[in-house]
Amino acid sequence: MTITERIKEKALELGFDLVGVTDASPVGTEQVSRLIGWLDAGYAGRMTWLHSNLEKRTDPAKLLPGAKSVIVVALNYKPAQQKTQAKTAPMGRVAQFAQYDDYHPFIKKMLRQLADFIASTTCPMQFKICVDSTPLLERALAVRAGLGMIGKNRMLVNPRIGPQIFLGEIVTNIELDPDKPLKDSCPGCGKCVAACPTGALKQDGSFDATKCISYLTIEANTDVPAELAPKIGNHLFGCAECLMACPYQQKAPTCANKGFVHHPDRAELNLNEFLNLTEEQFKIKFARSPILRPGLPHLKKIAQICIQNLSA
Ligand code: B12
Ligand code: SF4
Ligand code: SF4
Repeated sequence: MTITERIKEKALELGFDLVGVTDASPVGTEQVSRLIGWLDAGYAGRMTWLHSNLEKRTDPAKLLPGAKSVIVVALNYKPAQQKTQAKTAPMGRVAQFAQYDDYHPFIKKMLRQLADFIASTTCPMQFKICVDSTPLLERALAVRAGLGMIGKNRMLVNPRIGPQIFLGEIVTNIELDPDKPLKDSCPGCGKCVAACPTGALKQDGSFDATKCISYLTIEANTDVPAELAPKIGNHLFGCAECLMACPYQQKAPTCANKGFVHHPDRAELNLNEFLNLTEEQFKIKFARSPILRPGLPHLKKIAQICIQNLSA
């Protein structure tokens, strides 16, 4: 067994669903112009941090000098089917990814175990662990490492386990055997575009994040524009309509990692109870949850919008 094969075997044993390897060369010029064109169009809105570190974002060797390879992993987070009960109180919806404990420390811990394994079986290595917040085009690298294809919903979609997957990477200075991108491509059925409540996704493949409910509820931290407020419906935190509509999502297996804690009671939250939470209660109730990210004052504004929409 080669070192690359042993690393892949270990990654799966640790509980990842997919693992692939790509070299640490910069992403292609097509990807760079996609990113710059998207930023120049203003689609990143208030996520101004996406404009910085462009060199690192597009070149793993700028992130870790001497980098030779990137190990890309994916964790399936599709929750098991939930029984929905009729509710009399107004309820706000929470996107599936946020019904779990925060994925960042969970995936980082597994990647650290993988890095320890590599160092103990090969030789000491230099490495950087990345999950979401590191300036790196994770989806472009995942395509290169053979983990999936980019869908019209902009997600990295794996033909077997769908789009509900988190990504993480180890950028390392050791040389590994790279994988090839999959031959599959998104068939372009457009169901994701039709399902997008705000028009953030367009048939031509463009994506305006400033209209995305995920941005408006989690990242924007500003008032929701009046014309978009009615379109949020009862999405209190995040959105996954464009993932749920995808045929690859519907046939995907559910999350098999027993250590990744799912809270089915967070799928829908009582909006009146939410509006009455104190800061202290909010922090205790959602300890270790991504729901803490935008802060209680912003989420209370979203909760008010959801209540208005439900009563309209
Ligand atoms: C900023 C950000 C957001 C923003 C903007 C989203 C966006 N589409 O850019 C907001 C807040 C809206 C957001 C929302 C969500 N996000 Co987010 N987000 C990010 C983050 C931090 C940066 C993304 C980025 O660089 N955007 C800039 C654009 C230009 O880059 P890009 O979309 O990745 O596209 C690149 C390539 O994919 C490629 N490409 C694009 N189109 C095409 C088409 C073809 C044919 C090809 C070949 C290539 C290609 O070109 C681009 C440049 O290389 C990444 C983590 C990371 N470091 O990458 C997570 C990440 C993309 N998010 C993630 C998740 C889970 C979500 C949500 C599902 C959460 C939720 N349920 O609310 C939604 C999904 C919304 C959606 N449909 O995209 C996951 C996605 C995993 C996956 N399977 O793809 C990531 C990778 C985090 C992680 N580590 O798991 N997110
Ligand atoms: S997450 Fe929701 S609002 Fe954002 S692009 Fe997908 S369907 Fe549209
Ligand atoms: S819904 Fe259709 S067009 Fe959208 S990502 Fe899935 S397969 Fe592609």
